Amino acid sequence: MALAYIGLGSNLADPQGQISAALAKLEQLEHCLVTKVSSLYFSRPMGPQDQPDYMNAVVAIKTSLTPLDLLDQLQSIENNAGRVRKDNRWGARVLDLDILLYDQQLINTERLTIPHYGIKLREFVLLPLAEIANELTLPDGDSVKILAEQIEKNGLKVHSKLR
Ligand code: A4P
Ligand code: MG
Repeated sequence: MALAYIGLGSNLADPQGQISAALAKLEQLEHCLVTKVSSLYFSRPMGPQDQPDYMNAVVAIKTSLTPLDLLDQLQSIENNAGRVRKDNRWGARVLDLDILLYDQQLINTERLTIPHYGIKLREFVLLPLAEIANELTLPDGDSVKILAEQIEKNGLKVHSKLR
């Protein structure tokens, strides 16, 4: 079994409800076991500012799915939530599920970049990740705890518990 970390984000159509529903879907996925769940965080939009604030969270899963099979499952959860893919980069979305890490693997293919390219640059990823995996180091040796301490918080707040 691999240990993967998934980032969840939403800023449309009841973000808190979207994240809770997505978590329930992740918990029902075959060949996956959700082992840790961060708090739900309130975050300011990265990218275009004329969009609603976000809710974000990170979960850890143990899985026997390959990275690509996991991506397929996550995309089907996104699509079922009514996600419409637009070409406006960093625009508003009903649900975004990103694979942040998959063990210590480095993957660079057309469909997958792991670690996720934004992992070190996003307070709404690093803080929830550090909450559930304080001792984790990234494949390049950087400590998640230290990255999370150093990043600009940009108004990020714990909103509520998810589990
Ligand atoms: N893909 C490649 N690597 C991965 C990976 N590690 N995990 C590919 C998931 N997908 C990966 O994804 C486009 C393609 O990326 C997929 O088909 C997959 O093959 P997408 O979800 O359709 O596009 P996207 O998420 O809109 O990508 P984009 O524009 O890079 O957005 P980001 O980087 O995800 O940012 N502000 C706050 N506060 N909180 C947020 O969560 N999110 C975004 C979106 C903007 N601002 C935000 C937040
Ligand atoms: Mg995405």
